[in-house]
Amino acid sequence: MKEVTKEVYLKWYEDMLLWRKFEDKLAALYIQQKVRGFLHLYNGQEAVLAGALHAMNLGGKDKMITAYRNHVQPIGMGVDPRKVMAELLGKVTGTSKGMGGSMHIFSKEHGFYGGHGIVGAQIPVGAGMAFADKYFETGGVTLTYFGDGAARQGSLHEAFNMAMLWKLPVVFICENNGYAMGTSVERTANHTDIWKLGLGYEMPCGPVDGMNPVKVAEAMHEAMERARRGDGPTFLEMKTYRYRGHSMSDAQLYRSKDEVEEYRKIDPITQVLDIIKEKNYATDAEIEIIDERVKDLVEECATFAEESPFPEVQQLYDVVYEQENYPFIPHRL
Ligand SMILES: Cc1ncc(C[n+]2csc(CCOP(=O)(O)OP(=O)(O)O)c2C)c(N)n1
Ligand SMILES: [Mg+2]
Repeated sequence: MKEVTKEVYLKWYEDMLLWRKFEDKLAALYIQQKVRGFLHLYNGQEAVLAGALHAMNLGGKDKMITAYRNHVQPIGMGVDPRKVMAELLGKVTGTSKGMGGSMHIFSKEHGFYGGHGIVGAQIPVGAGMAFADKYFETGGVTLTYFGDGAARQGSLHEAFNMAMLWKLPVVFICENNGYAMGTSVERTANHTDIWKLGLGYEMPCGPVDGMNPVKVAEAMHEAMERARRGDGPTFLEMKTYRYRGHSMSDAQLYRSKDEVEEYRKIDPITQVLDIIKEKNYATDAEIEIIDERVKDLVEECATFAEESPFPEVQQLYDVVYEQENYPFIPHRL
């Protein structure tokens, strides 16, 4: 695995702080009704992304697909955060010209394939992307993310079976944040070790501390190497936590404030900052500069998004398929 150097720690700190503050800003904009519809935030789960990005071949052939909690992953993969924020505000400068919205951030150019609102739908799609990589011998690996609730969908079993049968270059990652909407993992199944679902398919699998980016990077590196060797998929269960509700419209009556506070003690950003301080990787003044840079960038994103225009109504008709040679006509956008 690439060494976890001082620079990596500083990057992790800045990246994770940006993702956290970016979403805090979204929450504020949601309350002002500038972000409409649903808004599912990733606060707390950032280490799962930071560690994975360290192991990935960014700008190469590696791809990522996830569910609706999908605003910060594309930023990590190189998408302009201003365009992501504009998409959330429904503006024409957004990643999908304002027509995708919160649950459907997408950038093929950056290897980010969404953004899916149907629970578990992206699991077989991720396996299909890996099938394409194997078929066309691209050397790419697909990271397929889903939640603990999605892990109980039948589509997981069909995808696991085929991925093992064909030894597809895919890593299945369950982000176990403890809840599917208001339903805890304990109330969902008679065992809580979701990673064990891989055993039925003899798929290499295991649990990972999803609050620690180093642990995530190590597990992801091993899994991605296995996929690149042609030895097929891996299933990792990232034990993590979300601080905010399922979406913005969640009264959170199913858990206590104390529980949330317990997890804040192992917050991924704090953990990384503690190491930075312990190892003297940065002075307090240098950390303050990073904090300011993050704050400024988030404000810049919000200004860009707010000042951008909404799409013209006519744009709606540009993405409606015509029947004659459907589905083989190119998009007009
Ligand atoms: C097929 C389907 N069933 C139900 C829903 C409603 N729904 C949206 S999110 C969700 C919970 C999913 O929880 P989990 O997979 O743990 O992901 P998390 O939200 O925790 O990231 C449900 C039931 C849906 N979108 N799609
Ligand atoms: Mg969940």
